Amino acid sequence: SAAGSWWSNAVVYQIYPRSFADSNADGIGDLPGIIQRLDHLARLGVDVLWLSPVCPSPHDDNGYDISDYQDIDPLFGSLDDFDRLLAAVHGRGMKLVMDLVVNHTSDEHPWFTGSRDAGPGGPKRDWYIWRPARPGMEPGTPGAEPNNWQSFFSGPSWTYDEESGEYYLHLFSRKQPDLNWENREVRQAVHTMMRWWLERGVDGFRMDVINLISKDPALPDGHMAEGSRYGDGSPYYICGPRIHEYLAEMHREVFAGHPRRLLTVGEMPGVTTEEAKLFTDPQRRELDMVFQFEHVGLDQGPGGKFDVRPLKLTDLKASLGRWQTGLAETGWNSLYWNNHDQPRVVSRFGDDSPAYRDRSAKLLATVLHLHRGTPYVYQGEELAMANTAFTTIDDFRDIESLNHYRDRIALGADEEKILAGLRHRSRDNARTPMQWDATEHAGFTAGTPWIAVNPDHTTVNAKAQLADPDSVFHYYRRLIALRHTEPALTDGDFRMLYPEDEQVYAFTRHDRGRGTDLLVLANFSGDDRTVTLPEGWANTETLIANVPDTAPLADSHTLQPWEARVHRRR
Ligand code: TEU
Ligand code: CA
Repeated sequence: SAAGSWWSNAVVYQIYPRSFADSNADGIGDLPGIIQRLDHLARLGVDVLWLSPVCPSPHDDNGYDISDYQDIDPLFGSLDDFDRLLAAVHGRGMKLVMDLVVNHTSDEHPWFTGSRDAGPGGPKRDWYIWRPARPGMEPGTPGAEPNNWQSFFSGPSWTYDEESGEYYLHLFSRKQPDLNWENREVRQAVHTMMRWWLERGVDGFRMDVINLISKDPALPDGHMAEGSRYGDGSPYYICGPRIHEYLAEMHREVFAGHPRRLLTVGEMPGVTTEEAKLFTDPQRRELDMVFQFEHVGLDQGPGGKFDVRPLKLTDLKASLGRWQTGLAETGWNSLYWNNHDQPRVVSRFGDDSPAYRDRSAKLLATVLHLHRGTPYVYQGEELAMANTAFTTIDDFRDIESLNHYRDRIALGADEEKILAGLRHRSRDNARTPMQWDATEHAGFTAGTPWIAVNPDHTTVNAKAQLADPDSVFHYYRRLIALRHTEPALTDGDFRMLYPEDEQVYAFTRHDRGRGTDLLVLANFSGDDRTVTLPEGWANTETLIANVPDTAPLADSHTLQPWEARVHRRR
């Protein structure tokens, strides 16, 4: 198995540069700002920094629409700034992983403008996915798109180019045309660019929607659910026919035999445990680990991510438990609650009221970090940053949210209902500025922030928490230290307890080699809950807990609301 690899006891910290630290008062975070705040990461004890995109971009999707893969967007700084950041990260013994966005480019990338302007048969035409209108339909009219696929960002997945009379495919926004990975030239250009970053000294890549790069060449229509205007193309692009071939080729061309210890993680919407085993089996030399999406899809209805439903704890346990079991012998899990696409977990799966925000944030961190896999901490998660109070649609910035709003309102949806869904699920919840201190704009910028700072920054901020030994920050620091010192976190077998219980999340980790056992108990509720422990856990050592120890652990224990505790026995 992958245990024993350097990253199997590493913790990764994700920075969304736009919202982390602004050094030049333009209201947008930048690389010099990150350099000024690296001590925060060093204090936390994280091993790897994953940097969301900083390459030149029109920022239609906040940098996930890249127009030049080998430079730095002036908004974030320069290549010199990047080299200084890399040196500072390495100087602190940490590694830096770039965000590789190669399922698509920006429509302002020269590859695309060349492909579009040269017209059919032009030199780079086949670098993207161009198709004529559906047979018998008037090009450019609704329904004439080559197939019925829905975009992730509302509307069709095809945009008509008047000049050439053809459509180009974009699974995301119309300014994010999909690259044609069937084309060897495209793959070679991507490999060359990746090697260029490795030679610059970066330590690996987080690969954006990398399991979408291989499409069914027939690009067939997807199933259209009752009443929807577009079809679901996902069976034809999620883990498509040549995906393993492409990743094995990428490994050979870019990573094989590299002298430095690298990290590759593939972001894979819709991936199953079976496929993830293939992607992360070290013998297959494809990827080290993947981000799966099952657990962040459990609290939504058939209407998609903005169709908000309550989470059932047994669903969460079944899902995460399945991923623990699925990758126990072969492959490796990534562990996350948060990233720049997910609402803040303390508001989503915890209780962000003043009474229980900190305690439930510590509980969520305990449960996640005690699983087997590599934990990812998203900026602000270590402070229990919560969802913000969006009032009107003008408070939002994210193209996914704005397109959803316009699309539904145009179809006559009730505005308050749409706004309610956005307040719960909008990616902007994760993108409010990092809360450094209680001053105006939370110390993020001396200018006007590109998106409003959460008003709770007066109490929820890094400065206050650094000074409070009982803070969420220090709890995360202790959890991360545990991963570096207690091998059972890395190697221990996972076993779920009380799987049918809707309130308590509990499991054990058994380190066969050293005979160490860990027990994790977590009360995912605002009510007391008495549990009878498995044999042999009375009077065992408390490794970490989010409430003070009152008495030694007995054969049964009454968990307080949102109490989490970890015990160890040798
Ligand atoms: O996300 C892909 C993706 O699946 C998300 O868009 C997710 O499906 C959606 O937000 C619903 O939760 C990656 C990046 O992380 C995201 O920021 C980009 O917008 C997207 O790809 C396109 O590059
Ligand atoms: Ca700035």
